[in-house]
Amino acid sequence: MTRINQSKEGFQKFEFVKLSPEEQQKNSAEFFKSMNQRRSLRHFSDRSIPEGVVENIIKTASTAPSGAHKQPWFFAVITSSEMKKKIKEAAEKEEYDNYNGRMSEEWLADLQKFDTNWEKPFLEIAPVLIVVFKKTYELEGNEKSKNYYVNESVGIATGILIAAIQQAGLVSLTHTPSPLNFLSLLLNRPKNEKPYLLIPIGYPADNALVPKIKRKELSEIMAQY
Ligand code: IYR
Repeated sequence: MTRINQSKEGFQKFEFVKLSPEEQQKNSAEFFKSMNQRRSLRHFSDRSIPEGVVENIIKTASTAPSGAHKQPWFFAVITSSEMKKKIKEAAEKEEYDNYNGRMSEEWLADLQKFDTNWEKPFLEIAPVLIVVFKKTYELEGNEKSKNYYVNESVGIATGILIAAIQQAGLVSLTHTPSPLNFLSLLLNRPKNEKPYLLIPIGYPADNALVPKIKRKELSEIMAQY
């Protein structure tokens, strides 16, 4: 056994929550079952989200590991109708150009089964939009300092955010109106933050549809060595 100096400055004992093998099997199977029910939704209801839930979801995302524990992320939470309308209009402007010339024929063909187009009504209907920003560097006053593995860190945090949204009984869409820089302007974010993803969250519309898709089999995504 490795001997670990127990009085190392700046360290504390790790409190591990131990599960039995049976609990590990049950928990992992249940978590998979719940996450496998997650779908990206484009049809939202305008029903509002109970108080405190969005804050819990964002705190959960911020438990993600990050390069040198810099936590290089920022979450803008939009609930105001006026701001949602501005975001919808700006996103649709970009998407109109994307669908009318900026996206390749191959890309448009790949998207056909999702029945998407430049119109994004869900950006006004969903009760909450979360814009995830990545902090390419830290900026305090005029003081710049470095962040590390920013894309990896923010990608992991966003994955945890999406899992927390599912766990809270809500649905989401990972939306990428491109380019995203209109969000920096509308939300007046500092220059060290770059918009990463736009995620409407809420409840599905009563008659919501989702495309019929299949997830890859384990044998296609995993190999044992
Ligand atoms: N950003 C566009 C196009 C789009 C691209 C991909 I890749 C998708 O998986 C879905 C849509 C849009 O949101 O419509």
